[in-house]
Amino acid sequence: MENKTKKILTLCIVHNHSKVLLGIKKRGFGSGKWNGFGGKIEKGESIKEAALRELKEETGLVGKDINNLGVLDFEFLGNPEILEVHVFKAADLKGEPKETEEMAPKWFNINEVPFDLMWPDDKYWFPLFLSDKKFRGKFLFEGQDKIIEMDLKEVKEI
Ligand code: 95L
Repeated sequence: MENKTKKILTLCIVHNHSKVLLGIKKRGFGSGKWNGFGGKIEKGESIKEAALRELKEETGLVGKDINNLGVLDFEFLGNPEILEVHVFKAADLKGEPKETEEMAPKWFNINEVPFDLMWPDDKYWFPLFLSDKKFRGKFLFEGQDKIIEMDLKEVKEI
């Protein structure tokens, strides 16, 4: 049996009424795509604490009541690692996000989310995310732009 290494990552998206905050990644993995905010867990942190820290580092916004809505596993052909991404919603967060070396933030109307310039899995789970449904999914990628297998379902508990 293969037993792939899991790497836990956070992804936090701010959802204020009819708008979501995304950041265009200026460098590194996923650059050129509109992303949520997140990253790795540090020693001694819970996953939620890591999500709040990354949100603050990448936008300057300080949240507290973030909600874990989804867990998504990503595999990339040829890479023996599973990325386990914990998706959080920060609702009704006030303040202007700042631009960093890594990300340039922008508010999008929920009718104008730029799916063609995002990771291709987003179009599947964003509708669940926007309506506060909980979800679990797995996606197998070939490169960063092509999904070759996927499984996504709404769940009662995350
Ligand atoms: N807003 N969505 C994201 O930021 C996002 C979506 N899908 C991904 C799939 C693999 C991956 F490595 C990262 C992402 C990701 N950041």
